[in-house]
Amino acid sequence: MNITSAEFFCSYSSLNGLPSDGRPEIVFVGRSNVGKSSLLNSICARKGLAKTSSTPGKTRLINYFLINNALYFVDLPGYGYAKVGQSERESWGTLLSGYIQKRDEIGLVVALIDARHPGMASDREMMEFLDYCGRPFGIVMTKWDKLKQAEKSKARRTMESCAPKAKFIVNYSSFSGDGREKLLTQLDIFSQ
Ligand SMILES: Nc1nc2c(ncn2[C@@H]2O[C@H](COP(=O)(O)OP(=O)(O)OP(=O)(O)O)[C@@H](O)[C@H]2O)c(=O)[nH]1
Ligand SMILES: [Mg+2]
Repeated sequence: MNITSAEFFCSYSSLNGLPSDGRPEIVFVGRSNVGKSSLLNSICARKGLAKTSSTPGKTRLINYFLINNALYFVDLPGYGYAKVGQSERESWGTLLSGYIQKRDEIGLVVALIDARHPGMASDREMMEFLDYCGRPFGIVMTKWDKLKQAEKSKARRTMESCAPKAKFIVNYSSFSGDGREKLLTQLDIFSQ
């Protein structure tokens, strides 16, 4: 995939009113603070397109980005963030699971997992849920630059054993852009 244009489209706080133009959607999910918004900026090569923050819980809405005028990238609120109140957590959870379950336009889900913590329970649950919903998904191991050389092959092996259903696993650093070309190729192959 060659990204020639990327622009913010709209944010939604509920499933009502999501676009009905039939464009396919590639969705980015992951724990809060895993680097979803940074990844979007990195693959689109547009700093500041999606808002990032070192404080978890930055993305609270479903954010749509229009890519090449042909498809949407969708940035979802993160899961697993303990510091928000119970009711807020439940409402994000309902939004997230409802969106994944019901949205027919989803062509591919990209599940982001922190390369330093492969195999966390909440990420396994998300993969099970994606499988249950019949959503094809691939994995991006984020913050790859934070791993020491010796940790890389172990992290990769752990991830592969936790995610037998994943269509692909790509190591990624949004800081260096490492993995970008590989991910764009996988998006092309699996989002058709
Ligand atoms: N070292 C390193 N840090 C990263 C990378 N990607 C993201 N970060 C940092 O991780 C933090 C969270 O990044 P975001 O992109 O805002 O994460 P998010 O998943 O969108 O977070 P929420 O919207 O809060 O769920 C920020 O401080 C980023 O600078 C990466 O590839 N390498
Ligand atoms: Mg975000």
